Amino acid sequence: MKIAVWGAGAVGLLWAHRLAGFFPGTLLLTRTREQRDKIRAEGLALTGLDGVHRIARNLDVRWSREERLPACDVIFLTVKQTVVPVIAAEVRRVGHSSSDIWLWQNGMGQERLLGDDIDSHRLYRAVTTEGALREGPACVRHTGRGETRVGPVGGESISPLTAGLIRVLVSSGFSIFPDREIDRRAWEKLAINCVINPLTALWNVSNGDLPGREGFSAWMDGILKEVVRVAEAEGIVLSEAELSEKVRAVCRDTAANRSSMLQDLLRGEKTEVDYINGAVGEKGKQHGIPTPFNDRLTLLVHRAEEEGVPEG
Ligand code: KPL
Repeated sequence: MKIAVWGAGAVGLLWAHRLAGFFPGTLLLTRTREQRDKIRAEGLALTGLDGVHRIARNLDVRWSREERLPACDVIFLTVKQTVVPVIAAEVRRVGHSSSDIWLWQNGMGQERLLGDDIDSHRLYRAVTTEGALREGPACVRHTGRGETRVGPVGGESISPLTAGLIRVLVSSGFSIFPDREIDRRAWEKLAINCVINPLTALWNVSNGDLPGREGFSAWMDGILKEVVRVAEAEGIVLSEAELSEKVRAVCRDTAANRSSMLQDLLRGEKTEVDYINGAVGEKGKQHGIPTPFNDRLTLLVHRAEEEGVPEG
């Protein structure tokens, strides 16, 4: 099985390193030639939760703009939502008529951003609560144990290819599960990201420090109430109490992590806030449900994209 990881950020590097252990020659596609050259020269370093440093030297690392790319059976699309529309037409260059595409983005709506080029029966959503931190172009740190659920977008069946890959990963001890209720998982993850990502980004704190911040509970309650109401209008029933517990558990399990939104702001990049809190606001509007907490956070994160992150 040939696998491609498209996107060499924290999640992409973490999974590229893992996959290289079972599938030597896993294709890793980078946005820049500089990153490609660095990983080719030095290998990809992963620091595990045990603090041990391991280097993978058996990846097939390419710049995503290279003219010829090999065809792959499964494509892990790990780029941010903001990048999905930019590369949508390119993704098929590494696929073939029956390859599966796993979408790893936070937030909602990535499958629509891919456009009509990609057949929806080949799309899977991968919902993960694992923590990872990109420490450099060729090094990543695993910062928190979590789990990953994978299920078909808008469909019922899981292809033998995806099912087989999940089996290989499970038998190697990874917490990854096929999930037929992936839309529900995506809403749960969205709720978690709606709380953790903007608040850690605006307060410039690691995930573990978030629950101790003054005002945290009031923000969390306000955000989650809105997400629960909007999800219900979309046919997904969530429990606010369970979600609060999950948010606290993810903060604990990924304590050392900087959320992806904080990492984006610190690098001066555009965040995924429009697809996270912004998506809740948009859907709220469609259903006539006010979402002042999520709207306010969307606005504040946009301001921080312009003005930078405040001191932590
Ligand atoms: O998904 C994440 C992110 O940072 O985007 C969590 C799970 C909150 C880990 O930081």
